[in-house]
Amino acid sequence: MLIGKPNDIPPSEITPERDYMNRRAFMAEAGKLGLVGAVAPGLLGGGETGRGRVAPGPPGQEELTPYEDVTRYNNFYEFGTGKEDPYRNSGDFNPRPWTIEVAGHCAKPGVFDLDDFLQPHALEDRVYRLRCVEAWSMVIPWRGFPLNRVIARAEPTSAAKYVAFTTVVRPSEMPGQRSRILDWPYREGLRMDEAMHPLTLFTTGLYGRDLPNQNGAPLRLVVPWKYGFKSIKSIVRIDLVEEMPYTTWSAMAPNEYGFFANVNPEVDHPRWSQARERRIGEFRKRPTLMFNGYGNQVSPMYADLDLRRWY
Ligand SMILES: Nc1nc2c(c(=O)[nH]1)N[C@H]1C(S)=C(S)[C@@H](COP(=O)(O)O)O[C@H]1N2
Ligand SMILES: [Mo]
Repeated sequence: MLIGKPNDIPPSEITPERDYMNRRAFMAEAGKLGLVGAVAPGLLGGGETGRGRVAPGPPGQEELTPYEDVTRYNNFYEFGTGKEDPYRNSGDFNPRPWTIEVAGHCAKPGVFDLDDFLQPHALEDRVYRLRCVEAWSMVIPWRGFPLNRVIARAEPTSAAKYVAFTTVVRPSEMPGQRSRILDWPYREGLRMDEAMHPLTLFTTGLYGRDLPNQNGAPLRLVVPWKYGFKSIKSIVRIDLVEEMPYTTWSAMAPNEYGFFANVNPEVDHPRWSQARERRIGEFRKRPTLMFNGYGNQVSPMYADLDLRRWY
């Protein structure tokens, strides 16, 4: 996600040797955590069955991206713009205690201690692809619960048409926030039907552990059919709103990043193609899938939307 700079050789083009060398080691680690089974065919993608189990997603068997890459190659501008900055600079961040505010058009607004806020929700492990707008992707075993549970508990009124999310502002712990690289706080949003979709996950962990700071501790969104920037990290506030909310990247560069940001190989970014992507840890590029491969589950939401206009 670079603004105002040529992006001739995106970082995604450079696959460090160690990624390749260490894959087996990381798969072994995943095995120890009991997660290798989670990549069995049919488990990727999720979507709930009536019993709350994970249903078959997009076809094909995909390897998990190694834990080391998931936690050392990140976008989290609050900790710096380099891919390793979040890993290097997030050590002083304190994800506890944490409060989260729910506000706006709902019957049950409030300010909650995070642990009370999470307590009613059973955590599930789900393997989702995350496809960055910069044309790299990962396959990550997330731990979380559907966002729709939180929204239901807030009892939204009919005026709630969108959900807006806000990241914490803590320049003392987030060195990136000491410069004005973005208009802090980082903000994102979803249309209500997207927020209520069973694939949309509120996430508290990955690889069976609590979220590392660099991945958005203690609570982040994961919206697997949208470009990664929609998956806002370290959330402190949720607003149920009537109008399409302000979102950081679409405000920063509206001709490059839209509100919807659905993964779409047919709609290029003005400065690069979105047709293919590099899976972190692989050498050859692979084709990007419409809606990141989740189309059979999400495309009905966009039946009436011109996806070239509403990118
Ligand atoms: N608050 C905040 N959330 C954020 C970002 C950010 O800079 N700040 N970067 C986004 C982008 S561009 C991507 S690709 C994903 C990356 O998530 P990951 O680091 O866990 O892979 O986080 C998203 N969430
Ligand atoms: Mo991204």
